[in-house]
Amino acid sequence: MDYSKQTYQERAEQTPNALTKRLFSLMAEKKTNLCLSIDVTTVKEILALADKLGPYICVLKTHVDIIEDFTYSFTQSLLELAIKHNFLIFEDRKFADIGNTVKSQYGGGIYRIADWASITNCHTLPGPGIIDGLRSIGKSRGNGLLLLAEMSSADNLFSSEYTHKTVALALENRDFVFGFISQHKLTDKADFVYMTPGVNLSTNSDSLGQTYNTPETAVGVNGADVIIVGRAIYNSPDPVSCAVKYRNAGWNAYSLRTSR
Ligand code: 6AU
Repeated sequence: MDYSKQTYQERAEQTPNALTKRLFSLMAEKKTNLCLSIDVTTVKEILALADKLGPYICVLKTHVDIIEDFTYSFTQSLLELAIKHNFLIFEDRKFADIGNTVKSQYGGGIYRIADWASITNCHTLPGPGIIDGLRSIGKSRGNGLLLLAEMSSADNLFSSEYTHKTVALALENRDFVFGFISQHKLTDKADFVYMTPGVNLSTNSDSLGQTYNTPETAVGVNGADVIIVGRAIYNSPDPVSCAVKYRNAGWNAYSLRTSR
């Protein structure tokens, strides 16, 4: 069966992975496949946006190393909002080092990412050791890992062979790897989650190589499960109505896809 026609609820019921189950269930319950990429640089702005937009999103994605006034208590405030509004937190750390180094980067330092972000991501360039290192910190906490299999930026160096090998690594590590950052659905396994960045309704690109698709293309044509939207929402004069617009566009594309 082509699982892209299955509902999030059906996929939640089938998967043995607790994090995937939780994500698909809350998406079905809140009727949203929108991940907000909250790339603003002060704690106050992040928490205010997270509280306002929390009802419309399934995942909130951070880049914690761009926050100017980070203190660890920020992460506890964010976790409270995640509970209040029922969303998951994804630290977009894009780990890319040897297993031993990423262990310290994920579990330690001033950010202690593994303690508050149930989702993070990594490049597979270093080989399977990076997954083993991250697993040794994150799995016992119930966290999950997304592999970067494709990128949205123009002229990136991801080849189809690299993407293919990344999918193979995901298949070999399904106890911890629960999905991909990609531009397309890449396997026929219904319990992998595909999160797609580079989504915008009003422009095709930025001035630094980012490229954009619409939610219709990302979800309806390319098979994404979750759309990741940043500047289009947080730079808008009315982020709440803009988030609602993206949430509706993403959900309509999913509803059409699953009703075919
Ligand atoms: O909507 P934007 O362009 O403002 O933001 C897109 C967000 C940024 C990027 O760091 C991230 O998505 N991203 C990623 C991720 C999520 O890993 C991969 C990629 O290929 N392209 C991309 O933009 O926070």
